[in-house]
Amino acid sequence: MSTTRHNWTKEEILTLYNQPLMDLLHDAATVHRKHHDPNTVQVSTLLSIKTGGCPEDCGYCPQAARYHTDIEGNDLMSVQHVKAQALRAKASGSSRVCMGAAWRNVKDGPEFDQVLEMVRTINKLDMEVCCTLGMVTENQAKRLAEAGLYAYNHNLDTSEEYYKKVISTRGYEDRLQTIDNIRKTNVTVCSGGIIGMGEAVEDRAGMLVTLATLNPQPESVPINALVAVEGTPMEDEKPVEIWEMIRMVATTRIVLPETQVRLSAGRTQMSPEGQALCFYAGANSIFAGDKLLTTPNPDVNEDMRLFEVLGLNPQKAFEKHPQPETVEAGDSTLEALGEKPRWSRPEHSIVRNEMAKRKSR
Ligand code: SAM
Ligand code: DTB
Ligand code: SF4
Repeated sequence: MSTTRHNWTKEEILTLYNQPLMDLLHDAATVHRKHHDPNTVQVSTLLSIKTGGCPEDCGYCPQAARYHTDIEGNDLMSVQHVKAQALRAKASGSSRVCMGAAWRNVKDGPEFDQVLEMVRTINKLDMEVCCTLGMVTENQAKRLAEAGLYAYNHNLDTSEEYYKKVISTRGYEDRLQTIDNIRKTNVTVCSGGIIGMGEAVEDRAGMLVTLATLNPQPESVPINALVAVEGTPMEDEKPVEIWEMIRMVATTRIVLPETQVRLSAGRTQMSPEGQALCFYAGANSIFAGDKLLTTPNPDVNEDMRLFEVLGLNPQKAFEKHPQPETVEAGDSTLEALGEKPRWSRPEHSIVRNEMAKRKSR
């Protein structure tokens, strides 16, 4: 029987968040080990299939048309281009692809049809396919499910109270409605937020109350640290302290014990040691690749070295939740590329052998 609680209060979550760090880490790591393999971390890849020119006014986002940022906008990517990128991601060890579009909401028509084709195409590569396209109706959610979508990302971003200070063009209720529309299908829910936008710790706890009291809880929760982009209203926000990120990840892990917690944007500001503490506290996914959607991400070689040093293994696709039945049989074309996943940890890790050699000197 599941022991997951759906009645967390803000006060309880604040108490968890603010307790001495060693106690918080211990509690979170204990919960983490009960529900997950602590040495397995999923490697996911982001693909910006439609970049920039968004009509919304999200204060953190470089893709909002109204801010003057330095990003290069693009029309919807072709299915062929998406397939090539997904194959590349798979060859370098990713088991999940998340396609993002700078849309307020999905509109029925040729562009949505093209996205559905992208979903079908990635499915055939035996990878988890996720989309984040803005608001969707119940009918659009069903069509995505029929195409074989594995996850839909739609972040709450912060507390209901603070949301109004960050975005004016839509409300918290709209976000919850889309999550509910996705929940009516067999697509898994991915919903999380951003810290470091000037919000109070109470707002972080408020967002976690909303996520933890959803029943079922989201299968995936990304925790982003704000990437302050020049030209956005948040350009001058100071980078969030690593201790805040660790506390947020640990608290998320405790209140959402079965969920995949994703250490998402902002890793370029984090040391390897800081990220290791996030994994210890319960994070079990990263986005790999030089770019997130529009902003930089750590170098892939650095990430691979981190996995080797920590002895982490990349998670296989569909390990956490079975693939929905709508999905067609996989046609794995990785072999055709003649490439092996580069992240698989060799029996005797080169980096760790090197470390052992140095110790014995
Ligand atoms: N337009 C869709 C939407 O808003 O749902 C999908 C794309 S949007 C870029 C996906 C998520 O990226 C946002 O909900 C937000 O949490 C995150 N994000 C955007 N800009 C960010 C930034 N500068 N730093 C951290 N996270 C960011
Ligand atoms: C999420 O929570 N973080 C990812 C993914 N979901 C789509 C996106 C991060 C975007 C960071 C800013 C950018 O690169 O544009
Ligand atoms: Fe548009 Fe999404 Fe960026 Fe908001 S977060 S401006 S909806 S792309």
